[in-house]
Amino acid sequence: YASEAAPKKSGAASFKPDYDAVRKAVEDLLESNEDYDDGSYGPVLVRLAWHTSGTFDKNTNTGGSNGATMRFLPESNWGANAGLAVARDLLEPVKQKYPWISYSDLWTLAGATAIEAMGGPHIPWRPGRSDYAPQNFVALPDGRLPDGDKDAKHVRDIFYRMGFNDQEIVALCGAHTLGRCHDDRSGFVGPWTNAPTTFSNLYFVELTENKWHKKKWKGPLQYEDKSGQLMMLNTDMWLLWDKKFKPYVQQYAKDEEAFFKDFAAAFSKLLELGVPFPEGSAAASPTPNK
Ligand code: ZEM
Repeated sequence: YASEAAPKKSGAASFKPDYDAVRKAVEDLLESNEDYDDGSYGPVLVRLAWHTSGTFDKNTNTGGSNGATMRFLPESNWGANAGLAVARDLLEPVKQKYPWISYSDLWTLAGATAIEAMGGPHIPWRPGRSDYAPQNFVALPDGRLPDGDKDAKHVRDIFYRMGFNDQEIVALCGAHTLGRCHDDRSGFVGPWTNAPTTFSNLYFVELTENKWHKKKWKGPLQYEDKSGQLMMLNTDMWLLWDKKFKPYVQQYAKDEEAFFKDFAAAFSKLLELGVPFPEGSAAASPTPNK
């Protein structure tokens, strides 16, 4: 009877949060609506994880995914966050089913799960974020997330503030291999690649091998290829034009394995910015600072 003799604990003492069940619930949502965009909610979930984390300021130790402050005004209404209600609403039934997970853990875990489910690398992720009560935080100033029509200096200002180096910036921007721009969200239009629901290094291949010219239209400055089907933001082009960014673009275009490794480390770091993990809890992803 030895195997049956394991004591059954009751109540909170035996409660063990099942993060794999949450991952599974997110996976089940990804292709639940074939009419949505290119048939996957994966890209918009990745964007939610990025925008909830990318507000971090290392100098004031404010912002970041902890708190899930994008639930509230004014952050929910920032221009940069247009369209992300789609992702937040999509995850709401998962939050209802697994109420023990914080929104901030859920949004970051959903992004990590989506990357992996779309064929990307494993993203080291650990729980530990808590949600701020609406009356219990100081609203962040708008302007912490990057603008697509700006230059390399702007990109560095934004990402250095979070604590990233040039190599990490280029790796992170490789997420634009996923998804598309929507004219009713950002004002830009189109996907960066012809495989926007598969995580790959195609963004870097397109950036280096395709020919890009300014799109002639009344909308905001963006670039398009000859087919007019694919696009690049001005900030994407600057990764190619900037002497220090360019070598990483070229490396990742040639070496998908290197991109996957560097992306996983940088994305994991992004999701952890400003999160007060308990002392002694292992770093999910030590990234050497170059
Ligand atoms: Zn994005 N991004 N991004 N990005 N992004 C868009 C879409 C997506 C910038 C940006 O302005 C825009 C990173 C970096 C930067 C994703 C992930 C990551 C869109 C289109 C814009 C305008 C939004 C729309 O209209 O729906 C700029 C300027 C960036 C840095 C310079 C980083 C870092 C990311 C993750 C690691 C993803 C997945 C999308 C596609 C979303 C979707 O709904 O398809």
